[in-house]
Amino acid sequence: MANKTAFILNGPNLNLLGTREPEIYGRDSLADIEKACREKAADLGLAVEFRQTNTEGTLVDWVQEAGSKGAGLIINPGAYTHTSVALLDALSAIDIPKIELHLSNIHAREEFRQRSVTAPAANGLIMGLGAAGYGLALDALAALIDRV
Ligand code: CA2
Repeated sequence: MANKTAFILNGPNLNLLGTREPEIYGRDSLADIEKACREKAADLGLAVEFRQTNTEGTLVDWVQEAGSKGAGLIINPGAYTHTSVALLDALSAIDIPKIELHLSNIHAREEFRQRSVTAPAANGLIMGLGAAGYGLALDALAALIDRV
């Protein structure tokens, strides 16, 4: 049987990782993170769909796609975390394990970043651990998928 697929979706400006603000987001590029995720997922026996978009509607479309084709979802919604009811609705509508991930600890940052609109739809959150959070999220997702 084909491997179960973990969707790993990344929102706006995460394509810029590694170019600026390394003190907040680390030095790894998104390509570095994707490579590490592919290696980790292979160890866990998961296939990976790793994507990034700067567009809210595209992220909504991909969440819906994850709900129909994926076994689990890791999402870093970027700044849409703090604003997007559309994304919350899309996440709430899909019936697979979901982990919300942030590179930085949003609770230690500006007030407007401290609220996640999307978090209520997640099984769990990982934040503040930089790029390593993606590997930890894959471990947690694999355990949640196995539980289903
Ligand atoms: O900590 C996270 O992972 C965030 O989701 C990252 C978002 C931010 O809006 C959230 O509040 C927290 C932004 C990512 C932007 O990344 C950049 C990286 C380098 C240069 C500019 C932006």
